[in-house]
Amino acid sequence: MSELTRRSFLAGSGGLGVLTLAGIPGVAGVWPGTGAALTSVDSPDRTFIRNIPFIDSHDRLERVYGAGLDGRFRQDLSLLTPQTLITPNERFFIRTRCPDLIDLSVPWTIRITGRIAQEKELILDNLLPMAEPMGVHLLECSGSGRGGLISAARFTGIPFEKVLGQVEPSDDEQWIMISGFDQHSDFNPDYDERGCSWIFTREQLTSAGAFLAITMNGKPLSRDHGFPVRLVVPRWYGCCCPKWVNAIRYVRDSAASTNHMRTFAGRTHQDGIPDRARDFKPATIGLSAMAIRVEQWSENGESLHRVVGIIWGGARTTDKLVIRFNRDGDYVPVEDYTHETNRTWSLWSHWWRPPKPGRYEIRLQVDDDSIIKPRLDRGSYRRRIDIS
Ligand SMILES: Nc1nc2c(c(=O)[nH]1)N[C@H]1C(S)=C(S)[C@@H](COP(=O)(O)O)O[C@H]1N2
Ligand SMILES: [Mo]
Repeated sequence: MSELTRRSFLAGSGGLGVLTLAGIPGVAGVWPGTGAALTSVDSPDRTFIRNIPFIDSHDRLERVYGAGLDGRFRQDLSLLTPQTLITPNERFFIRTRCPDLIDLSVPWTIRITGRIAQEKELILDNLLPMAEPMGVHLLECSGSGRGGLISAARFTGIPFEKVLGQVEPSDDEQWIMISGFDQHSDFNPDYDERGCSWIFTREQLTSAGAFLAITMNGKPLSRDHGFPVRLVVPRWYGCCCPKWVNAIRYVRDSAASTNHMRTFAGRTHQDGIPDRARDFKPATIGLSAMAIRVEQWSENGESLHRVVGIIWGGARTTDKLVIRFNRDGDYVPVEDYTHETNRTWSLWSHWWRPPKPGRYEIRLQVDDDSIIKPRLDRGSYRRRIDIS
């Protein structure tokens, strides 16, 4: 970064660091809705023994591996506690590492195109003073499943509405394609996931509260997380959140869907692979829940277990979370949780006495048919465990 960039960067985010620390609930300890009871055990007779690993855990957790488009960091969710629901930057998941052909030595610009009166090049430095605190948001890769491509951080950013305020689109171009830089020298032309571009309506971006993120947990984005600027569309899957944002294009209602959208059509629960962007449904994260660890405890010499998990996504909160320990078992209400937000995850926990040793499949559901939850309905996040 040039000295000027650095200064305006600090000017844009400097005051915010203070704000994030000052008395916002959750900063000092427990984020609202995290199942605060996890920090205490209701019976003094219970002693923690160990965590029992799931048999379906990913084997490459908590380390960066692979390069470019195949670069990943998967968070080990079994380590989540009420105090770590905001993921430290170095443990925030990565899906696609920083392209090696990116040039960060010149001021970053975002090209605005379309048939608008004047095409424009926005210089990021000039936008930075518009950055403001955006709160805590969760990102999930639609291909994550049980694989730890899910994390939450506190962001500052520029509300996308303010960026759009810089240009006057023509009436027949109300759709907006947002793209990130994606040139990797090891690019394989057969690789269909190259070029992260998603097409939104202005209304979708505005109502979701989309923003161009500038800092994560009070620090500039890391290179792998999209430095110097990435899009965050709260409650939409990560594939709709280009990193290294360098282009905004106004397109017509008849615009073709992008390669990237087509690649992610299945994972974002579209009907088939729509040819037109307008036929894509909003790629929002449906209400989701998953067990992240099973703890073994003892009480007066007897063994009992506590299942701990997360609930995230969805458009409204629920108190109807239920859990089942085998295909032929019944769902029972999850004992201990408060679901207070859809913007980030909350922890839940549930005491469990397995009736006999053996393999169990732990599945969550929400007992409310009015809630959209495609992944819970199809059992995407069920976990298996052997109890000896
Ligand atoms: N330019 C660009 N942006 C991108 C991608 C990409 O390949 N290139 N991957 C997307 C996908 S699929 C996800 S899940 C998120 C992941 O963001 P993260 O790596 O910061 O966690 O970035 C999105 N933004
Ligand atoms: Mo993703």
